[in-house]
Amino acid sequence: DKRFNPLAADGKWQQLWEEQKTFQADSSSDKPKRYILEMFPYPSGRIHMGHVRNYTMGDVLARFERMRGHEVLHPMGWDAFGMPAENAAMEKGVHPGGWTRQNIATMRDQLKRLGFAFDWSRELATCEPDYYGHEQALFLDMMEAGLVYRKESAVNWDPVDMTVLANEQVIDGRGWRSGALVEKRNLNQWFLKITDFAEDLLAGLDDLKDWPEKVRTMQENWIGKSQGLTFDFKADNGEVITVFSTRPDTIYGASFVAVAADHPLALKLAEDNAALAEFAEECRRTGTAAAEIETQEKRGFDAGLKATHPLDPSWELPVYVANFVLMGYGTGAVFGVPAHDQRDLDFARKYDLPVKRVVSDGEETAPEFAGDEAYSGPGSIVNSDFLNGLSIEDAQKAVINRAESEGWGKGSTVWRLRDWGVSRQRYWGTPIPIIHSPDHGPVPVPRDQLPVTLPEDIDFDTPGNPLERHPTWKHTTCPISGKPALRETDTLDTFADSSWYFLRFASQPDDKPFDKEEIAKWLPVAQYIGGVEHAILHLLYARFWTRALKHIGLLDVDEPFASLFTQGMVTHETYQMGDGSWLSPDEVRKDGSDWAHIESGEPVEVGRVVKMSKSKKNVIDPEPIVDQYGADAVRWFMLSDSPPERDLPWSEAGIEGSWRFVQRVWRIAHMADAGAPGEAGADKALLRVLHQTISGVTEDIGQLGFNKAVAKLYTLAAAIEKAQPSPDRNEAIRSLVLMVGPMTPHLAEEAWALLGGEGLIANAAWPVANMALAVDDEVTIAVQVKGKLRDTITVAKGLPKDEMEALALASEKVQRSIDGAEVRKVIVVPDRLVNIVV
Ligand code: ANZ
Repeated sequence: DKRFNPLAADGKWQQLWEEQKTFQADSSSDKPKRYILEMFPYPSGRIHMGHVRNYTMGDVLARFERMRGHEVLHPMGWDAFGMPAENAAMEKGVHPGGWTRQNIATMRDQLKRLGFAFDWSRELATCEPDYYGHEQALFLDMMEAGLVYRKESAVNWDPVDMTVLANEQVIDGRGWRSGALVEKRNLNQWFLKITDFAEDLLAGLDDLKDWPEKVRTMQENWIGKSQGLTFDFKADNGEVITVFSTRPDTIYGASFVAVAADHPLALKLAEDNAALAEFAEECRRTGTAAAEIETQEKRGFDAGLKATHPLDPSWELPVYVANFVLMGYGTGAVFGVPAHDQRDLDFARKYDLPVKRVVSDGEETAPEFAGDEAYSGPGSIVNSDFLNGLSIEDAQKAVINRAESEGWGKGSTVWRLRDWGVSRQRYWGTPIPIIHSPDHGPVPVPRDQLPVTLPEDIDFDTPGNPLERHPTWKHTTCPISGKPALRETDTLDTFADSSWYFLRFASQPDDKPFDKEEIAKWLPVAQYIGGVEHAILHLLYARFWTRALKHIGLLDVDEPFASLFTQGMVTHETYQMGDGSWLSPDEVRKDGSDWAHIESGEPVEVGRVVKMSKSKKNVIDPEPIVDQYGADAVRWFMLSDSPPERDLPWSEAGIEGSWRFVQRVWRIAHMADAGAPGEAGADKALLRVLHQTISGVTEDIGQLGFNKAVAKLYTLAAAIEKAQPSPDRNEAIRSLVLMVGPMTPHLAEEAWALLGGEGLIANAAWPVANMALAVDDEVTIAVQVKGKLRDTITVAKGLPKDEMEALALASEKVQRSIDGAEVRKVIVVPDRLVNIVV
């Protein structure tokens, strides 16, 4: 049959791969090992195009590496705990577990239908006790190693939903779901000591050369190492205000001291100053996210104190409580240098404070500083006593030295990174394995009592944590005294689940989280692929867990992901009605050059091409597309139209083009002819294209340049179609089929069988380029007349100038263009062009 029928082929090969356990990774194999991993999905309901693109890329790489002789580990599982399951429980009255497992079943099926070469024998779901029980053990290991602690800390509390909210869930001071005014509450929370590894997490970034630069920069900024001076101001009420500055060189430009609203000094003063208390309360209500601080109007409250400048006892600075100073960073207090810091300048202009230039770019040196734009650029120090003339750097050293020798300050390092608060007052997460004993405080659950499993019989009828109000679950006994005690009802942040899943994929013993020796065989992950939205938290937490587990002695891996690739998004245009409501692509049709709503006939505004999202309804469900075109056309489309790091606009024309290519390869496979005439090696031109393609595609796939590989395969297909039947053409066909193997595996298996290939193409060897046959010994040169292109001719490489000229003049098109005029000059660029001037 000359038409490839994916409906018949896809399932057949998928079943065969499964029966033959083709993609099961064998850790005892002596082949070199490669661990290819894509970020595992949250089981939200159905596979979306973003998943399809991500997993197609990983799959091509995994299949390619197999064919190149590697033992490949390419696993899949489910990041299965989290809020959406609880939301579904509250909205639809379904059990979070049932909802999640149902989604997993649907999505597993959808992934299988795309023919991904996953080792399904290693599938895991983080919501099952045989996963999270081991996570509890790791939590206790970390606790024994001193990496876990419990501390009272201020959290965002939603009084209606009765839950803690992350900073991102607080919008304009209100809970994102309930809309209730969020309160600050002090709650006991569990923390993991990620800050113990701050220096190492930062230093490790230098070795991650195969990570995108932007991701490394984001991690670096998140860790946020700042070096400077911590020093004391003495206030006239006897208090000492300790400030941290990265710019001690500007100390003579100081014009005020400011403390955070929650600074102990502010709290103390507020006790008998109602107006200050009111101001501080306002500061607390408005957001505390860095971005909000940046955009907020800078406001302060004069604390009525004076602070003495450490370098001049006669110099007094006013002290403010200010909304742009954060309690959680540095010392929670700063000195303001308006001329050289924008926030300070905004503040100084508002409260009419002095603005003194102390850094000069060489042009202006006077102390008077005009304008509303602070100068934070390079320069040397001016108007600053003993620092005058020094560079910024030297002045910083000089001030730090002086502070240390006089005893009022110390060079210091401050980190932006905070310890990781992992407590969540939620049901659908890993129970924190702690028992609160009346006599012994919080004690670990004994190992032989792990896993601490979630109760099944819970209700979501009222807000709050179902574990907390479950009638029996939390009641237990103290492992030490045997007296009645209460279980911890907080569960772990789901980022904990995804911080070690890649280890469990590599090794899954029953009695422990993983086996050190097995891990050593696979880790680090050779290629990790996922969305850039995980550039900071997930990747940082996974790097932290790896370090923590190594520190404990459970692992011997430094970095979990040797190479990282962040893929672009799948996008689609958006459609909007006059009233602003969104329409999905199947609710609209093209009406001439305009668009209309199918149901009402009303005109539709076509909007920007943006990431597919439910909120804008510009979503194309992959499943019906797979039904219609088969897995291979969908996979091919995902690889072909855009570079993998860029956005991929979904298009009907694109998927149809992919479908046509699948059919074209199938037709080409039928062109193979065992009885083809001629000697092998005779069709030099075809062999040149073939070996150039093999070499190029091999390199491209290795660098995830899938779209480039696709373009080269199109060229090879065209060359085969033009070639005469020959043994060389048969070889080219066979190689083409091998090379589309990782991309369109069902088609490739079918074509491989047709060609009489041995075994499965999934197990076949990748073709090897013969570079001697790949070199170009001909070049195409441009022939111009008076600078206008008139013809192109193919000549032997390195042809002498006079021969190039003769060939150019012999061209019929050129002669027609010259039309008898006198040739005045001929310019020849070897291997490139001939320009004839008449
Ligand atoms: C004086 C100064 C002069 C500063 C100048 C900057 C520029 P990074 O680099 O982010 O670490 N700062 C310190 N603690 C703060 C807090 N809790 N809340 C708000 N701002 C704080 O920033 C360090 C700088 O941010 C410090 O250096 C301090 O202002 C401010 F021309 O001190 B600087």
